[in-house]
Amino acid sequence: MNESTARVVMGSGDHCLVADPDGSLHRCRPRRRRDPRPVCGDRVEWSADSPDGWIDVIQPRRNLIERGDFRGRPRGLAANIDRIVLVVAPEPVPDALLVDRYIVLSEALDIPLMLWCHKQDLASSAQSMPMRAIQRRFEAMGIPMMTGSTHDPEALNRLRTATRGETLILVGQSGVGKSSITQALVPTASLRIGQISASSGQGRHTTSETTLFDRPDGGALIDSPGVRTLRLDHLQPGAVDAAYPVIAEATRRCRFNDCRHGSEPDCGIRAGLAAGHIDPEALQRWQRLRQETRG
Ligand SMILES: Nc1nc2c(ncn2[C@@H]2O[C@H](COP(=O)(O)OP(=O)(O)O)[C@@H](O)[C@H]2O)c(=O)[nH]1
Ligand SMILES: [Mg+2]
Ligand SMILES: [Zn+2]
Repeated sequence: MNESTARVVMGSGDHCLVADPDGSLHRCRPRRRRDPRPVCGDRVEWSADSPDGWIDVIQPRRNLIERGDFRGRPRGLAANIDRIVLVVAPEPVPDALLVDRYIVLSEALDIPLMLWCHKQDLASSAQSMPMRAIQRRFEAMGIPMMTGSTHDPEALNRLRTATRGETLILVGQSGVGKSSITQALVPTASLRIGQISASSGQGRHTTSETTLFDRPDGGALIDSPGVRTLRLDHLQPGAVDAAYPVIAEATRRCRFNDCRHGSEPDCGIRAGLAAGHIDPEALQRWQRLRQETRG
């Protein structure tokens, strides 16, 4: 048995792929059925075996990004992340609720968030209005924001420099450009995807898995598939407020602690709506996420 430390580059079902310090890939599975499942970004101790090696120990995680599955049970997505890079673009039209989910998640996990506005070549078009609304919100919340495109090497360099040495996870809707950014920051990514597919025995399935790549200048980059829904059932309702500072502030002006913002007297939310401070669409999203986290 030859035991060593490695990093999980892909966790899928009951097996995972680990990269040892020289970059070689090994397919492994947890020793015992009840053991926690390794996720992308985990550092593990493993033992070689045939056909699959064994995961002996998952080293303590600095953080773990989980999302609820269709039943609301938490499922690990990635671990040991330095920064979440939320990618939006004029096209596909940003999903405001998904954006809010990532703000809530990053606050709840205390992982720095950055907004990357991609496809700047399309930014002057009328269709970029929803993206600009998101930019204004991030600005108001003081969340760092950068813009760029796949064909703008200077912008990509700014991203590289601002995040040097970090383990990043790129998240956002399918089609916004996450894999294109990955390819730009890690020129060997497509070669690596071929090796990962061969080692995992999964063939083309791999493109739909969350995958870690080492960045040539240090750190790592995790490309995640467009997560259609990122349920937050496993978080506390209070965590939702992080994405809605204006609404959270308004609720503090409700006369009753358990105000349902319906017909109660002196409701801060209704006052905020009447005064035009509160965006009715944001209020709907806030209510929806509060409901989801109440379970
Ligand atoms: N206009 C424009 N299109 C881009 C840019 N970057 C990527 N795309 C296109 O957007 C589509 C989705 O890109 P992809 O990287 O697969 O997105 P992902 O689903 O987020 O991984 C592809 O057709 C890309 O060619 C960009 O900077 N500008
Ligand atoms: Mg992709
Ligand atoms: Zn109220």
